[in-house]
Amino acid sequence: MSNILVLNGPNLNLLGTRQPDVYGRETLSMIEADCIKYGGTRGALISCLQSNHEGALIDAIHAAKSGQQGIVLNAGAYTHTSIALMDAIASVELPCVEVHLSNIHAREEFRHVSYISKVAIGQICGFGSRGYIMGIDALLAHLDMCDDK
Ligand code: DHK
Repeated sequence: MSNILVLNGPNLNLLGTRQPDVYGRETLSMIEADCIKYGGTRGALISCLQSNHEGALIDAIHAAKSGQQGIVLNAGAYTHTSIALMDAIASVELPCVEVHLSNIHAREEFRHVSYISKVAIGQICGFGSRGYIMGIDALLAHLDMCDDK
């Protein structure tokens, strides 16, 4: 069984009411419940965590090293600013799929840059909450591929 961490960063606790035209109407609890349920159908154990604090996100990435096989990460605005989060992912050497609800490349220019992309195995953006399920799928496919080697 694969253990996967679904990690969400700043302001994503406000999903459902936060700019629904951009981020959709689903709450984070709904998204997390969907991820856990979907993981169950794929034989994966999904743990979910959200924090508005960069250090807490870094701690969660470090903790994932013992027990988790990969991370699905929406780092929110830290995506565009945090070298520290990028370094944390590189340090633990866990495969990470970067997810965004919105298509960051079709938005303001400052959102086009992602430090997470430099260390992620790939990025999924623009598919709303479905992106998290796509992220879990991509991570499981990656882990399967690594097992086959
Ligand atoms: C979420 C955020 O909070 C923004 O800061 C990012 C991302 C985009 C999303 O689309 O999920 O720029």
